[in-house]
Amino acid sequence: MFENLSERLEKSFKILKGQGKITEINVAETLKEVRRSLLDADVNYKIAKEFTNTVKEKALGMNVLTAVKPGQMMVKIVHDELIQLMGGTHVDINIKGNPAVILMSGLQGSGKTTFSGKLANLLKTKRGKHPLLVACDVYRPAAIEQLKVLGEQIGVPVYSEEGNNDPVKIALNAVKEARATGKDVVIVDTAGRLAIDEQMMNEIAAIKKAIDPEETLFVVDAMTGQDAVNVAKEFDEKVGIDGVILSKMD
Ligand SMILES: Nc1nc2c(ncn2[C@@H]2O[C@H](COP(=O)(O)OP(=O)(O)OP(=O)(O)O)[C@@H](O)[C@H]2O)c(=O)[nH]1
Ligand SMILES: [Mg+2]
Repeated sequence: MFENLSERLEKSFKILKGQGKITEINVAETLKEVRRSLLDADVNYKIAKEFTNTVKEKALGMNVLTAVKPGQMMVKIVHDELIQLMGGTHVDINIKGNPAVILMSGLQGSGKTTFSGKLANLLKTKRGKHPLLVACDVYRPAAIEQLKVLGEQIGVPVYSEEGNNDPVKIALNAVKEARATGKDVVIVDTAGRLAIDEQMMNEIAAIKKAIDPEETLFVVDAMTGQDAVNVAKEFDEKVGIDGVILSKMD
């Protein structure tokens, strides 16, 4: 997806780079091409429009037309704006609690369980942490098994209570277990639903209230496209999320 976008952006600048003298028309054409590339990459129309407007203003403000290397200057302006658009600042995951509790949320099949495993592995191997994975999906017996298999692969223990169908209690017990056994990060994997429904929202909200996590992460399939924003908003309103994970970027 992103390779495609960068290729398209690259092409947009050909218009400028090939010109001996840059005119306002060349700049406008380039920006039109940039906007088209963003739209084709499923960027929201309003965002794409605002983006090219900002770039245009900056370009004119910096007198791009009379610059020595206008093509390069435009590339830099677009590059800087893209960074700004993606979020200019870097915020690390909060794993400061003792134990730090991380709650996963998201629709069915979005990648919660897989990401729980990836995160546990990352924290274990790169941060020297001792994570505990928690199976709070009580609806699908195979879900517990899936997490156990993942845990085994990465050498991270998995807390589960077969037969207990109260995810709030399981989560609370897991945090107790983590404290008792010296685990410093608790990653709580929860059940997903096909679409947003009240029961799921209430359940995840109840788990959140009980364990008061450091981070509530919302996992969404990157291929969902723009609807992901609506679902994320809904989760944020009902549950309150601290971060969004885009899964399946490969
Ligand atoms: N290629 C690819 N596949 C992924 C990725 N993350 C998850 N998957 C696949 O997507 C499917 C669903 O992933 P899960 O992690 O089970 O999703 P989930 O949100 O836990 O699903 P439920 O528990 O049913 O709600 C599985 O077949 C995963 O192998 C990813 O980053 N890349
Ligand atoms: Mg799952």
